[in-house]
Amino acid sequence: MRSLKRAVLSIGCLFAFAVSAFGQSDLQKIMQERKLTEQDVLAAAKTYQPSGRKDEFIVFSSGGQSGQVIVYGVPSMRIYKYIGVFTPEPWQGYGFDNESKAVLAEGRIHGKDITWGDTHHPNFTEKNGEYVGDYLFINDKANPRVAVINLKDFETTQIVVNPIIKSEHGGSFVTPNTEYVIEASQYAAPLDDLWHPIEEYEAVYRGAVTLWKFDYASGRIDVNKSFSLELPPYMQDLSDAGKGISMGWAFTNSFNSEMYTGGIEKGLPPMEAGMSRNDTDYLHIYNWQILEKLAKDSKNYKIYNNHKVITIEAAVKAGALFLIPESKSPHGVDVTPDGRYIIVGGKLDTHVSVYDFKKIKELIDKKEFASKDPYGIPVLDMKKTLHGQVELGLGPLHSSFDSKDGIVYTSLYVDSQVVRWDYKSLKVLDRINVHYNIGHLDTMEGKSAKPIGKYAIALDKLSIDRFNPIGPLHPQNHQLIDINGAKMDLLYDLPIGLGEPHDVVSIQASKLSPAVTYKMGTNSRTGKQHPAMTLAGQERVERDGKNVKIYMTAVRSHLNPEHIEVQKDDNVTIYLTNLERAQDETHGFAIDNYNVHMSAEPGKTASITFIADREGVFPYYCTEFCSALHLEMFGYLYVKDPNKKYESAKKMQLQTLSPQALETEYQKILATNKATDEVIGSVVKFLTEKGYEKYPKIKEQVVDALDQYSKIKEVKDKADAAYKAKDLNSAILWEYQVWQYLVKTADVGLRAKNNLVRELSTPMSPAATRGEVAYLEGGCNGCHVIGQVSSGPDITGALLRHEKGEEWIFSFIKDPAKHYEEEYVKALINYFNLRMPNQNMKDSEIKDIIEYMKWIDENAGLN
Ligand code: RUQ
Ligand code: CUA
Repeated sequence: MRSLKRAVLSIGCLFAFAVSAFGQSDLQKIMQERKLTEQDVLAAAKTYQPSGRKDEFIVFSSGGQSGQVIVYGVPSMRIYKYIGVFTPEPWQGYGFDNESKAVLAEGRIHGKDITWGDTHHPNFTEKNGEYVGDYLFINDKANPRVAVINLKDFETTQIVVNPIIKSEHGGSFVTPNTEYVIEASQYAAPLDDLWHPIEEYEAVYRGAVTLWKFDYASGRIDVNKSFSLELPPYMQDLSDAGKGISMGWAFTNSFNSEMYTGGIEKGLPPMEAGMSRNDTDYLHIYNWQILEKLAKDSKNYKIYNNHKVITIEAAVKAGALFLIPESKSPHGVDVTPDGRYIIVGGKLDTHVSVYDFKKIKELIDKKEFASKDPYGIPVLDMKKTLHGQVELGLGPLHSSFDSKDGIVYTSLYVDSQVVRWDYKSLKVLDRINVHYNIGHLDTMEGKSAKPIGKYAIALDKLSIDRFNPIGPLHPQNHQLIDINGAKMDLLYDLPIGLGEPHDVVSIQASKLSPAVTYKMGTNSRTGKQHPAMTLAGQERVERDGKNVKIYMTAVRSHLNPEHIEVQKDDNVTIYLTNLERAQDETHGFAIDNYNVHMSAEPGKTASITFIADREGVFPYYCTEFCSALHLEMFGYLYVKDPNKKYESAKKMQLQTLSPQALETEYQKILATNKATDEVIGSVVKFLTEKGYEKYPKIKEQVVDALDQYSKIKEVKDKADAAYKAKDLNSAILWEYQVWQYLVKTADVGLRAKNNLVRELSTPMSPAATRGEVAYLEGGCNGCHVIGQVSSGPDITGALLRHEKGEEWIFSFIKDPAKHYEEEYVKALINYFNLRMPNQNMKDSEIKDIIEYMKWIDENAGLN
């Protein structure tokens, strides 16, 4: 009961402390010592999560060159997980077990393993432009690929390789009902995958945008229903999908309308000079709903690498592709939540441009075009499509939206600022410095049709002086900004020590519903039952020539089998099923020296295949600290050379126990088991009487406890049989196994009991909460244990033991000596051989303690 009270000390109480007598000096002393301003303490209070408190938002960040995805919480900025996506991740067994190897193998390019990625833009599945929270997509800029992550278990389940482009950037953006995942190329290259000289750049080099069809029913991208649109070699960049009034359209910008190809080694001006020569580049506007229809008729597309690529010509003819000039070398393109405006960051300009889709659509409908580009694509007049331009500062890149209408936040790369402005009235409202060189930024659900706002995260490219130096490669800095008030307020710096994260997306934690365990025997990468699922009692070794299959189970705290013998050069597959039903009881599996590792979360079946090419004895063990006997969770792999003759070593004569000694040990363990079983009995009685079944979380624990308990009978029978057969040694060992199960049952049962007590306790009033603090800080717990007589009497019921109990207790705490001569107190002093000392409590503290004692009495039945 004791620990739950701590949890009540919430942020609110931090300030209650600041004004209470003993708290004030402490907080102020700490502020002084640590040189914290009031502003700092406020920022801490806005982000600090007391132990056990959960975050309101979950953020998914690209992991850059690590090829992974980073998961953290807001406002705490605590990192929760790194999800293996394009690269192996040993902890999760990703890229080690056969099931995940199959996923990574999908990401091979022309049969070549790609062991890194450059993840840039994560995005959620959407319904009506709002985040769903069941899948996440992420792109690989370096090796054009898109991955699907299932948010039921936060595991990568699919990787698709782009069949035609060599490099990308504008992925993975999602259409409003997740019809398609958009992936736009970056550096133009020939689509036919052949050599073409750079002189043929304009003629043969191309960009493209791929529309990956997402099949919701299977949770997978359907490669056969996906197609691409050929684009001029303008170096396409970021993209976004239209919604609302711009539903059906998508937008991709570009930065090389010059089609400059550089040649520094030939004495030509470098790429950067030639590519920023024109005053404008092109925003590409295309209609995927029309393109989808074009992809059904073979006269509209060419086939490259078994993939349909709609020609520029066909798209133009169908009115599905247009261009609008945009300020030179733009970067981000972001569609407003209602779909009406498209905001483009200038990068080399101080302006952002706000395009009005209504105006764009009118021009398209009237077929009013300013010109055509060299590829025959209609170009709209920039001025006629603009709602306006706003000067924000140097290097505007990306934008993310607020819940308040018209409010948007834009990152300024060069100025290292976040600017809050109004894209309707085109007014700048506020700006805040970040450290340093911000790329993307995200407000909560800020890229969806229903942004929440609340916090912004600045993804700073440089962290220079922000953190303790850790060598020349600095971490990146994700800064949390409070955007609720009239002025933005910087709250927290999170150093990210993995890859270069480019972009994040955020979602309300309540929208996610990840599973805590798998259905027994699940292949987590397919979501289906694993054909090699192994239940208790089905453990076995199957041999077919050189192929050996081991069906293994793991449950606290043993692997079954514990000895595996194979011949040298056998092809060994181990199928491991984690039989646990309890959450967070993961078992890992490693074979020393064999580069073998897997992770099996409760219910998962995973497998690993290797050639046993080295003779010897190799321990294998569980790699997760799963229980007190985790170290005992191991076994031996014996690899024997069939061509060798082995001489057996001489047996050593060890001393053995006498029959009497064995009998004594046997009786001792019997008694221990009996006592432990009684504890379990009382816990079960308590749980049952108090109706644990009404609390699903507790019920889960009780089921887990009983699951452990149910295993006892079988083992006990073996113990009894051994005893009967006078095999005392075996009987003792089996009784120890009984004890193992009893301990595990008791362990989980007591946890369930504690949780139930917590559930059943009445909430503590603020006064009682303060009273508990006074009680603890006054050292009362030195003599009094609640619910027990110890070196002092149990204070439970003390209020009821006296007439006018409250008055009496008040007076007694205030001045105990005054009562020493009372008969009752005399008896107590005699009994405990101690006198209640004067703790110099203040009146207010005593009153609070009495409130606390009332709370104890209210919950007395729960002990
Ligand atoms: S990004 S350089 Cu500004 Cu999204 Cu990838
Ligand atoms: Cu299972 Cu450690």
